[in-house]
Amino acid sequence: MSATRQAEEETVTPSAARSWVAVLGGIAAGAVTIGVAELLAGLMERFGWSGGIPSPVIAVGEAFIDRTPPWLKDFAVNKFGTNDKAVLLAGIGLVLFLLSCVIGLLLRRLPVVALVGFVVLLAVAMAAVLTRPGARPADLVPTLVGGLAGLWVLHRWRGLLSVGAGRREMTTERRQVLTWTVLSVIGGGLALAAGRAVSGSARAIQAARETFVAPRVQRPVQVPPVAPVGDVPGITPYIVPNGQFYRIDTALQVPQVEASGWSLKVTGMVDHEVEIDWKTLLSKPMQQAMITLMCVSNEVGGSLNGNAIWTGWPVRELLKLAGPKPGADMVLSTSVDGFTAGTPIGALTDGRNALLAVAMNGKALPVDHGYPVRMVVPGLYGYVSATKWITHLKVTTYAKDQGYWTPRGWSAMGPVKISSRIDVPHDGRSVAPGTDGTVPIAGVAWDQHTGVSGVQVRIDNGPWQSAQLGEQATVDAWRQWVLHWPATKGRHTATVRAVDAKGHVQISAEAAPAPNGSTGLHSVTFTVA
Ligand SMILES: Nc1nc2c(c(=O)[nH]1)N[C@H]1C(S)=C(S)[C@@H](COP(=O)(O)O)O[C@H]1N2
Ligand SMILES: [Mo]
Repeated sequence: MSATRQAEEETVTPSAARSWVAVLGGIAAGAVTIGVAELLAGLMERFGWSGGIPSPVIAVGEAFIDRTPPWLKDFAVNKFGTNDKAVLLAGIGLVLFLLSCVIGLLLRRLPVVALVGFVVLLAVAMAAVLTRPGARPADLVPTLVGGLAGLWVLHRWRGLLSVGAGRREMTTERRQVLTWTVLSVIGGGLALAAGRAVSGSARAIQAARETFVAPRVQRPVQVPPVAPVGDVPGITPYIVPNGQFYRIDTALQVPQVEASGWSLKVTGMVDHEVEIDWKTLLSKPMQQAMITLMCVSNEVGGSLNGNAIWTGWPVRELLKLAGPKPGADMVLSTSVDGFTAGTPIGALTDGRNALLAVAMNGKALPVDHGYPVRMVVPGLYGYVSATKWITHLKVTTYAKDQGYWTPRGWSAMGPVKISSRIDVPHDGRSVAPGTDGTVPIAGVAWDQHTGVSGVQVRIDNGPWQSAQLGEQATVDAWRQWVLHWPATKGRHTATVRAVDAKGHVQISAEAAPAPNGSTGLHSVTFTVA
């Protein structure tokens, strides 16, 4: 058989060709569905017609996050850190692509099954959209219209698939199929991009943020000189710039909350319910505090923490207006996107700097970090205290209510545990000693709201040596430290431990982050050249 003959033979093998056509049909329908839905969702958000999350993709993603088992969430945070969201979106994209292919394949032999499958997927997406906080029936429109467009594409493809299989028709059909597929995928992609670009009132909010002037405070935080400890190259900056601050939350799409429409109400076990809006909040006497935020998911040596100067109104002042009833032991804070945190009422009223923060390092809160208002509480992990995009405080009890993470395998109480981290040398690196023959081993140590009184470093199996400490502006912030170690050539391991204000040494027993924070000592191995 000649080569040309063989090629021709393959071109007309009807069954293989048809499967291909069918799969392309599924992909085209998927692209059109998502494209149309995302474009409409973007427009709805842009013009404020949506209540919750009108995008079926984001709604399904967020519903998935809410149902993620603790081990998977742990794995994702540890493996991908702050990129976990991008990974989830990529995963959703892949699953949607595969489902589209399967629906396409089914379209050929089992069209009814294909249609039922498609409708079931739409129903799942609609259920996700309807169960997001703040959802309204109108939020279903993008999914419905996108779904109808997808059904129409599937219907057209059925027509293509049933065309007779003569050689000539095959060629025209093939051209038609390819044109349709390319148009659907490009059109869907452009619609998706356009929808995401116009969504939300992101631009208006950025403009409001930029013109926001952080309120004046009577006693601004005095930042102690960070030198010489803080000058060690590679050490975490004492105050982490907003753009570098770690971000952890359950929001696949960051809530866009306009300050002008924002309000916070206090309900539950109170003498009088109170509600304050943005203007009222800004008219209150504001305070500044340096507070190191800490995520409970942080592994030993991890970087899910950061120190910033926060400006805000003490939560205790707002609670005082409401008058908590005796017997209340918890305040459940809620954000616009439905996240909740249960904070001991004592931590909000005992005089520590628990703030309703409006500024971070002198600027409006970044949208990612809770604009316009979030809570910050010294000494507690973020999951039980640091509610971003906050809208509601309910004075209640631990017996009656629980925060978002509690039924998901995390403790109801989350005081920060003492810990320390080596920033330099990096694990696995090779370092050259300085002109004085020493290698700086440096990092940060924290025990929020208790304070760090010492940091000790051990090289290999040697004795614990005291590191030089940076200033401690407040017991609510971390402390930088450095040990200028007279280095010897070869491979070495350095281990660090912190000592708290009462002289207790950081525990070395290893514990995983769940259920209430990791323990163990951080060590790095490096080579001195
Ligand atoms: N609305 C909302 N607030 C939230 C969360 C969230 O998922 N949603 N996560 C909390 C957790 S677990 C942490 S560690 C901190 C992180 O704050 P950051 O992203 O500003 O660093 O926010 C807290 N506040
Ligand atoms: Mo966290």
